Amino acid sequence: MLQTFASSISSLLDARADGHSLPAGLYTRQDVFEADMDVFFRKHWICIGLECDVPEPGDATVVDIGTSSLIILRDDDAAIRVVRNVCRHRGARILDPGPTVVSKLVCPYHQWTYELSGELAYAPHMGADFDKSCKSLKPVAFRLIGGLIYACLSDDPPEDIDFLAEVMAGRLAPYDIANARIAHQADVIEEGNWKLTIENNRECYHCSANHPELCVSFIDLDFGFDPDSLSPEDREVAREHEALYARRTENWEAEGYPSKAVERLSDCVTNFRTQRLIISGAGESQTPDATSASSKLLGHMTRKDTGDTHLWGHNSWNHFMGDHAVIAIVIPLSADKTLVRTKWLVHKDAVEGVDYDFDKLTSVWLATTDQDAELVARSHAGVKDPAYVPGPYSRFSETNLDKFASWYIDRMRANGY
Ligand code: 3BY
Ligand code: FES
Ligand code: FE
Repeated sequence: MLQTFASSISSLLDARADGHSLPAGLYTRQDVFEADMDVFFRKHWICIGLECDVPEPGDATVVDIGTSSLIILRDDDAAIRVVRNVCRHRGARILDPGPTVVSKLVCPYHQWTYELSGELAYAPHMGADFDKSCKSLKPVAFRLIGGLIYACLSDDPPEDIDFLAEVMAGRLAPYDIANARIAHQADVIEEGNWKLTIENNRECYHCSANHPELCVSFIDLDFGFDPDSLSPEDREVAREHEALYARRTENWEAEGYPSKAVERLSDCVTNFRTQRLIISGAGESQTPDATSASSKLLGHMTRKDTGDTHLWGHNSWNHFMGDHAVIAIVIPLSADKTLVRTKWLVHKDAVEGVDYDFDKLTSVWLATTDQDAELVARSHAGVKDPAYVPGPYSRFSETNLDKFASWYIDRMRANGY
């Protein structure tokens, strides 16, 4: 059904008040969803997967982003390629979504056959004068950053991805994510707009009431309180917490583990934030008791006590710990449905039941992801209600949401909305 809207997207952007959540239409409207897909999922760099999604030559996996479909594959020379999943004959999809193993890419429709390089090798009945050389599968711009694959569907990808690559290369090198193994993957479809998914991830205001499992190991970044409202005892705890952050960060930095926060959350094209976070309690890992789930540490890691290197992008969040990493990729499916794809990574030689316990590895983020899906659905349902008016973000625990919302508005404007 064709939907028409009385107000323009531009007037919705104008209506956003600083320090407040977005006007409802920016979360709910179909025209805004299409604009979001164009601006944030075609013109910006997005995280689409991992090098270790395709560990061997011939491994391929298909990731759909809106109406676009991408094939991530490892070619015969063991190099990663990302190509469009659109046959150069009459456009049919070549592979179905998800992982597979191929020796060539054969379109099921009329069997045009492509090398793993994307070159067209065989096109039956097209005549002797047919020039195959200009019918390769279309390549997609991509960057490999610490084992993560970022892609940009535009012909003119933003150049400031270089800064993200520069910051993260050293921070992620010891984890050797490119050679890790995916121990588990879980796809959850949240019944809410992708911006509510990201907002929900950017704060821990909701954590203590909703994430009992995560709270064993996770400490809020923004501390989450108004210092003036604290009792003297709580203020003391808060001070200790801040001092612990400062001490650990200083020690890690001195030991050669980059830890200080680097953020590009506003006045930038490519939005990201990274910091080495401290882990509560036993201090090792995001598990039910905060001790490592895997006795084989990731990559070249030799210590369990190097905290949690977190990395946020506008469609992902990641936690890299000594023994495992958790990677979450966000792909909008419609204005009110968002896929959250979570992957748990361990050392490639770690054996389930010997080096790690599957439940210990996955239970915290499986629970957290379900709890967050419930919160995002609850949030989207309320935002759709005519009674919704944008509400104030906490100055103490939701500053990152304000930065995200402001970046969103700026990027929409920069793209002509
Ligand atoms: O994934 C994150 O970045 C965390 C987990 C809980 C809230 N958020 C700040
Ligand atoms: Fe692919 Fe015809 S559409 S071979
Ligand atoms: Fe949460």
